[in-house]
Amino acid sequence: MLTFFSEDSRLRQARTELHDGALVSPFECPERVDLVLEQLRQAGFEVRAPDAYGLEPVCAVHDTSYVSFLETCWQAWQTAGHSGEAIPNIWPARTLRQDKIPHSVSGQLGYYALAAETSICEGTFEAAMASKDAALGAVEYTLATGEPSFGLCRPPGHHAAFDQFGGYCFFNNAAIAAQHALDAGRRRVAVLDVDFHHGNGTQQIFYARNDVLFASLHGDPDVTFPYYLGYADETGAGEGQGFNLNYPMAPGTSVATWMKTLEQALSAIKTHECELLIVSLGVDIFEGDPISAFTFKRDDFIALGKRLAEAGLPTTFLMEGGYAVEEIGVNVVNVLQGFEQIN
Ligand code: OKP
Ligand code: ZN
Repeated sequence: MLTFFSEDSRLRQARTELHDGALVSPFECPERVDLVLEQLRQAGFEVRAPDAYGLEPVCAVHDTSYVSFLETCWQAWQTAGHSGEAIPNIWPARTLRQDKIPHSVSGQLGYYALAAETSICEGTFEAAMASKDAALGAVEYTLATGEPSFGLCRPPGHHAAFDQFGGYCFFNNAAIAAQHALDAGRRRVAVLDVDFHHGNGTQQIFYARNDVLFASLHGDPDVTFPYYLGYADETGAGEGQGFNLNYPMAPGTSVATWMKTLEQALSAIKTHECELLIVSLGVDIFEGDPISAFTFKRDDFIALGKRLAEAGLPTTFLMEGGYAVEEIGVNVVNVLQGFEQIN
């Protein structure tokens, strides 16, 4: 299977993540891609650099003011004289005004952020651009050939909403790729999100639409990030009613239960006649993941890949989470190899 990856993904080298009340070295680090690349090469997968697609496909799903904010934030933060990385610490919370976008970068950070763990630093915008280019290269290849592909996206994307970053995500790579497929003539696209965390950004972007079916299996938001979205009663709005499917599961859920739940999501993808499958591939469902609580073992990822292949759709995998740094390469390659055993 062909992989798309841009070296510029490494340009984000954040030093700080707000975790457990302390600034720690971020879980979402550039070493993650080294481990995946190493396993891809060992397995004989070809890795290709994507074209640069510019901002047009980004602005097809994101707010242009939000995109400009991300482009200029680091410079503005430095010009304002701050010494650390840019981290939001004030929000337009329920009791404050929602209709003002402050001029100050400190005010804007809260407006455009949905969480505080993710700092903005030098190279963040450039890495986000590289990440969505990998997604676009991969989906374009699948659209052109019908063959499966893998976008090694870093930073990840599924928490990024129309005009908000957070959860290590800036541009929603899966949403950008899905919209690109629609713009290329596909009538309906499925985004299946298997990351441990709910893909709140992808849900929000397509919530009122029926041309993208979003299905997500994830840790119950009642007890895990992102807490404020991802419940089973969020089924879509207006024309999009019935096109958003959430399958929250308790921490510690067995792989057997998870795989059974996957059957429900795949059956919906089948009945809704999707022409392309985009998999938001988070391997943080691994039992050893440091910030997640599902129980996948190495070999379970092979079974997952096989089952996804049986859906019989043109498929693009896009990297989301996965932080057990030793294992993420093996787990990703196991999904891709499991998929290829069928195709
Ligand atoms: C991104 B992706 C650990 C707490 C979790 C953010 C989780 C983001 C996950 N510091 N905070 O979905 O893998
Ligand atoms: Zn995750």
